[in-house]
Amino acid sequence: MTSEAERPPVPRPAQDIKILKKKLNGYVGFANLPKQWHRKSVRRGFSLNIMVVGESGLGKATLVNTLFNREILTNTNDDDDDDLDTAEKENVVVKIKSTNANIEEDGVKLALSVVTAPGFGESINNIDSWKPIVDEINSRFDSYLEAESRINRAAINDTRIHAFLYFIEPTGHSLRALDIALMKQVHEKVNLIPIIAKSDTLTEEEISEFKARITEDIRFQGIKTFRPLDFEDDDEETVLNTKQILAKFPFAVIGSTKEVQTPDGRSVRGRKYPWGIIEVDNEDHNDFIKLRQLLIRNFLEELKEQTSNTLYENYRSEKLKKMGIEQDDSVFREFDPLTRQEEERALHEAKLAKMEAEMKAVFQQKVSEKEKKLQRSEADLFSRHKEMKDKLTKQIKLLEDKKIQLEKQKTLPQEPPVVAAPTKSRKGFLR
Ligand SMILES: Nc1nc2c(ncn2[C@@H]2O[C@H](COP(=O)(O)OP(=O)(O)OP(=O)(O)O)[C@@H](O)[C@H]2O)c(=O)[nH]1
Ligand SMILES: [Mg+2]
Repeated sequence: MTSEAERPPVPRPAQDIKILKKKLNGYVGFANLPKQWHRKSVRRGFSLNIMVVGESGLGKATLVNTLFNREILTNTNDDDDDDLDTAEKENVVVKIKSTNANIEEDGVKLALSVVTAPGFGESINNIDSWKPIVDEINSRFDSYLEAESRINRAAINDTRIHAFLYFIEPTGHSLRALDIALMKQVHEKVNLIPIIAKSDTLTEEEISEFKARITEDIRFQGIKTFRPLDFEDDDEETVLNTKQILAKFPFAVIGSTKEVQTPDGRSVRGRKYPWGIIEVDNEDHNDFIKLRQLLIRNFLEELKEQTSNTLYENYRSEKLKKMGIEQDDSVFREFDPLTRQEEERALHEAKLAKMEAEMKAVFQQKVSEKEKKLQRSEADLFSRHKEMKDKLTKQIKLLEDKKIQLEKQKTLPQEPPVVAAPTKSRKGFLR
């Protein structure tokens, strides 16, 4: 408006102001934000951390390689005679192994991390087989928590497990105690996706019965599995797609990176049997496509969001509670910046308290070290003092002895006359 003063004072119609108002209501460009976001994510690339657990030989490596269409994990061979004898089997240690791969498809990058737990389920005594797995999940949460409470949290490396594929042996019966124990231990910490491995070893009928029994077991045990959230404004197609994916739960899959020839002359990824061919990428043959849609095409971001917003948040608030910091759960944190701020403050304070405690401990340690040192030198001084004192005492004694001797010598020559005199006098006296 100030510039108007410089203009010639021509009376202007009042409508001008209205035009300005109209401009304010014009197109601003918010609609472009998703595109910007999209470009940014494409440039930055995506990332996904999956954990793949199940007994040895269930085709875990093969399935991961099939999912990403390249060799990420090396697979063991059926012919390999790596059977352990009974003694060795009693105490197989479950290890945690992490394999990272940067893959790219049509210019879109994906930083993939696959975590496996070799040795799981191999011991005769399987009771604690889940423990190293749970420890790994927790420690990844802890690293994130620590990074988050740092002042500079610009680039937190998210190593949290976003999806957990659990391989169920295709027995056709029901879940085993080990399956239930593992799933119960992890279901509140990860997006659990149970799958029936090597489903080509079961008939179609066996699969549907097995699926029903597993679903029932999981429900009965109160085990939570991954479910995409329903959003009110989801379009019909998305709703239908999600429904179709969930209908295949628990996904009966096969894996193979090898190409085979179908009788009608196509070259497909699949497994060849005397009675025919099972195709990986054929929805009539197995649920591989649905699993891949869930994991990568449709719900990769949602897996990460649920990990962050629900699973990790629960872990974090539990942890803070244990540390003695209560928070108000009645408020939905996500939409309440105040609570969030409060929480962060609490977290920061806890961190400070921890640092203070650590510093105190270090200080205490330093003090006690110094004290010990002083005590040592005190003892040293004391013994040296004693030594010197002893030496001096000896010297004094020596000197005194010498003195006595000298005195004796001094008196000796005078003695004869002294002695002689009385002798003489005594003599004289006696005389
Ligand atoms: N029938 C059948 N065999 C499979 C399938 N997937 C893998 N295999 C075979 O099973 C064997 C083990 O496969 P891997 O992928 O190495 O299994 P793994 O679970 O990684 O095994 P470990 O690393 O020992 O735990 C290999 O001989 C595979 O060819 C499948 O879907 N169906
Ligand atoms: Mg393997």
